[in-house]
Amino acid sequence: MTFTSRIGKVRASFTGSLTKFRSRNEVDGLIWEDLEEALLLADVGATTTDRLINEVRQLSKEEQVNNPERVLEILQRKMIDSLESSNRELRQDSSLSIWLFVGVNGVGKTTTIGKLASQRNSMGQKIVLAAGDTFRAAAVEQLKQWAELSESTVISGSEGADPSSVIFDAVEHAASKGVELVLADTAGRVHTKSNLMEELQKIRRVAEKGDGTVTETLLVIDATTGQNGLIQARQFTEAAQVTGVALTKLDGTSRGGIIFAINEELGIPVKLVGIGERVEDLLPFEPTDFVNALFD
Ligand SMILES: Nc1nc2c(ncn2[C@@H]2O[C@H](COP(=O)(O)OP(=O)(O)O)[C@@H](O)[C@H]2O)c(=O)[nH]1
Ligand SMILES: [Mg+2]
Repeated sequence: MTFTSRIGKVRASFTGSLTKFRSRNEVDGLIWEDLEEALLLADVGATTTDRLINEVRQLSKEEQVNNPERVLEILQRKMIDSLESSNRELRQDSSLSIWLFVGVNGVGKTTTIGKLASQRNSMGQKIVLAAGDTFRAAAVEQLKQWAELSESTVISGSEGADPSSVIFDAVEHAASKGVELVLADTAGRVHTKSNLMEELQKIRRVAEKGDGTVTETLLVIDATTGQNGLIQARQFTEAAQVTGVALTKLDGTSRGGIIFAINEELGIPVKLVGIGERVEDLLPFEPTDFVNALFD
């Protein structure tokens, strides 16, 4: 299945919400309300919606557009523009890089690590996985299954062990084997903010005690949680130096507009999207493909 068909729900709801807009024959005051409603329904978020509408309205006026379909073309361009400026590369140092995966329970951290490890393994890269979610034995098991599939090594501790020390051990192991990338899982317990900050900062500090550097802290967000996910995300970005978002379960939601809200309201680029449970269902986020699919 192609990317476009995988995000069928997102597309269908976006297209559906534009029906009223498209039924209009001219560009008058009312169509801006229709457009605003459509963007809000898609979970683009109030701030981004306001900005987009203002810009599109301004341009439509300047270009004396009097055809709703032309307005949509301008919107499409503006939506691409607002995502395109960010750098989405997953950063790896010349020596040993550590990527931390953070986010609440159930969002898809372990699955995303597993998919990424498998993909990198097929490209010939060796990876060490750190089972930093030490609070549930099942989490370690889940990571071990992915490790088998991706021919990676998992370093784990006993249940309840300090996640920092597990990640530290994983980095040591990677260094001793000449492996250049450690993907570190973490627990997704619900924290108070100061708690979360302390824990994540400790993990980072201890992870970097050895030969490695944390080059990515990826916040995993479940797209189906909509604006709630955004509130969680804000807590994490305040607590950790988040460098990118992996947005999962885009195949299971109609609320794809969350990508714009994350990008603009959190100022963090979406770097990866999850569109299913298989290895190949994790993709680098491509703004043009995504926006064009919405308008397809
Ligand atoms: N449909 C779909 N399911 C996903 C995706 N990513 C993760 N999942 C599922 O979400 C559930 C929770 O994932 P998990 O990795 O255990 O979350 P964690 O608690 O953050 O580690 C699992 O059943 C995954 O298979 C995705 O992109 N699409
Ligand atoms: Mg997990």
